[in-house]
Amino acid sequence: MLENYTDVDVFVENLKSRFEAKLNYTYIRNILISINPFEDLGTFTSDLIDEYSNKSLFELPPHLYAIANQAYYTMKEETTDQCVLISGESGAGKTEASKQILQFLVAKSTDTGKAVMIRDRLLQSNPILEAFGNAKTTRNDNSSRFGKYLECQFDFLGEVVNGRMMTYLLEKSRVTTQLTGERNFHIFYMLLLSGDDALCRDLGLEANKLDYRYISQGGVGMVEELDDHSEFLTVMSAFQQCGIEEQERLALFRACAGILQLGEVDFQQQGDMAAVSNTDVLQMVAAAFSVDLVGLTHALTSRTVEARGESLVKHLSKDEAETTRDGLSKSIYKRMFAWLVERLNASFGQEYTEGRSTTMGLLDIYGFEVLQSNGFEQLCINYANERLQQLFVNLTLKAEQEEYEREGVAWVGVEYFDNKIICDLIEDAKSGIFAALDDTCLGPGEQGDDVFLKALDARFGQNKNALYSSWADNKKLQRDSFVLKHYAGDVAYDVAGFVSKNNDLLFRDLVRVMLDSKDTVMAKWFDESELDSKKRPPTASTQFRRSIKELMETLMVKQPSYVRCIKPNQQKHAGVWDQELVTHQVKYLGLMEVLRVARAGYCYRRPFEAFYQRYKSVCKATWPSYPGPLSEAAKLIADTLKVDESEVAVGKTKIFIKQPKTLLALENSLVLARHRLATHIQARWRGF
Ligand code: AOV
Ligand code: MG
Repeated sequence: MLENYTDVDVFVENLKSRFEAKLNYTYIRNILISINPFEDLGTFTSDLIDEYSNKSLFELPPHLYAIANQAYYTMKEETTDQCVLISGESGAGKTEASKQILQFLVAKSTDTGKAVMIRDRLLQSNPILEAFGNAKTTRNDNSSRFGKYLECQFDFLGEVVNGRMMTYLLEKSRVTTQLTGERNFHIFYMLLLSGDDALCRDLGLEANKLDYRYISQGGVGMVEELDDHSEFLTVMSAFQQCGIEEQERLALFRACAGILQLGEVDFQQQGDMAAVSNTDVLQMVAAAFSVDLVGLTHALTSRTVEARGESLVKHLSKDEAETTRDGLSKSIYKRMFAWLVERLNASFGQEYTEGRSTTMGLLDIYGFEVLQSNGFEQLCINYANERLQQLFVNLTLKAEQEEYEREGVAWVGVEYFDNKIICDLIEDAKSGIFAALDDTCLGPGEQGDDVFLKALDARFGQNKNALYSSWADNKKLQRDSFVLKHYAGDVAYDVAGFVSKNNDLLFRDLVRVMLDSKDTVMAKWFDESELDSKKRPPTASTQFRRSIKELMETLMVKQPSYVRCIKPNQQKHAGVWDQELVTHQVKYLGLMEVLRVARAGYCYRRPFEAFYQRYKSVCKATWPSYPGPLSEAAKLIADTLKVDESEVAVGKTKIFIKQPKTLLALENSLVLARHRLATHIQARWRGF
């Protein structure tokens, strides 16, 4: 272990000295490590995009553009689908990285015709989605509160022809509650600080008022780092570019305004039922949503329940009415976001057709997070990160080592932590944590969060699962919580709210009211089928688990490139290096294992046939054809380089080359050989 320990230190020292020299990118093999500089290092310019285009990966200093370039050209040359997987914890720079990769990709398209429109819309969809889906958290002033997978489609010329986004579980609880120091989604502040007083007035909002209940719970409104006013203008122009029409924009703003007003609605207890105490405010809500005030009042204070074929009206208490009010706000916001994503997808082009061309996927999800208090959302976010880590482990460490074995290349195994066990603990369809939560939600009667925790304790407590513990096992832990050992560290989850968040039901009376909205855009966010009391939509965790599974299947069949983002300090300051924090990330991101596999392994591998076809001209014995087995031909080609024996390995079906510099030497020989051949042909041609 001592040896491993020093390894990490040396590696982190290396990253540190690069960071101090303002070199925030480093490769381990073809994996890019990106350290968030928290300052503009001038690394993103169109000149650099040009410079990195058409170069092989190791020709220029490490850069995001080099990774993007490699993926793009492999996609084009080999007609293979690619994906770039960006990971790292909250605030490490994933979203910025994904935006720069997109910039690079769309710069590859010509400046004419349809490609321009698609390119602009792909780029402009970012500020729109960030306005509605990002928020200031304690970890990141512009934290993505949803996961995003963007797939760009290219034709055979490498022109971008279409795009499609998938988003994952928006953290909608933020619409009604924020932790200290955090904000609601940016759009609310943008609207209020838009400077467009007429718009605010029309929406029934008081411009510049930042103490609406729903947006002031974190105690922060305007923040220095965020210019809500100018961002609003950016979003408005992005709406225009993406073809979002006036009526659609208004629906979005009305929904936001209605939500802000809904947060101001108060209830009082009158006998056994709740009554709205400020009807004038609710009237504004009804106006914003274009719904009937009486219907809305009823739906917020009572609920129709079906019992033995009969409909009964049940009055809600003050607390229940408040929960219902917040539920409506969250539900509208979630649906609005989902609609917006689909609307933007539609703006990119015609129906998305699979298989007709090549695709490049960019994955930017919310990073692993450990907060003071972690709830259902954090479990989902951290689970998504576990799955991404699992994909990385499988495709880099596991697959690579298995390949050496399969190919019969001499290999001393490198040990690594396989986080499959924690993925299983969370997602196992029968006995996982999500399954236990579903059992609680779907069981008879209305069961609480305590029932869920008891079920977990029974399944995993008392050392039945080493990755799980709770107060029942260890009295030092908080009551009403459970602790999971994630790949990136221990996280204590507070069970409060798990059951209702997983149920994620909006009372049918409210669905009815919203379906009748005169705002035709808003009414589309709801569906008649939701009124059917016999149908129960899948729980939130089931939906999430399924969508992540689908995502992993999509990614598995693509050729991946990796960007591992690291956060150098928690204060978001430029030039500050927290050795312990970086070391922790280097360890859990599995970088040391990758380094060990990379050191002992080979940077390049190709089936004999492909290798031979590319390089046969560099060797007299193999040009123009070789009569013997291709493995022999491959070996002869490699021998022309006169490198050390250990540099090249000949497996059963593939040839392996250890260092990039050997590969570069081979590429140089190829250039020379092609030149020789061209001169030769020219000379012969002149001779005729
Ligand atoms: P994240 O996506 O990884 O966190 P971001 O990409 O939003 O993190 O980065 C956080 C902030 O760091 C950005 O808003 C920038 O201010 C700064 N930053 C990131 N990358 C760079 C860079 N290359 N150069 C300069 N500044 C940078 V989260 O979405 O929270 O998981 O949910
Ligand atoms: Mg992000």
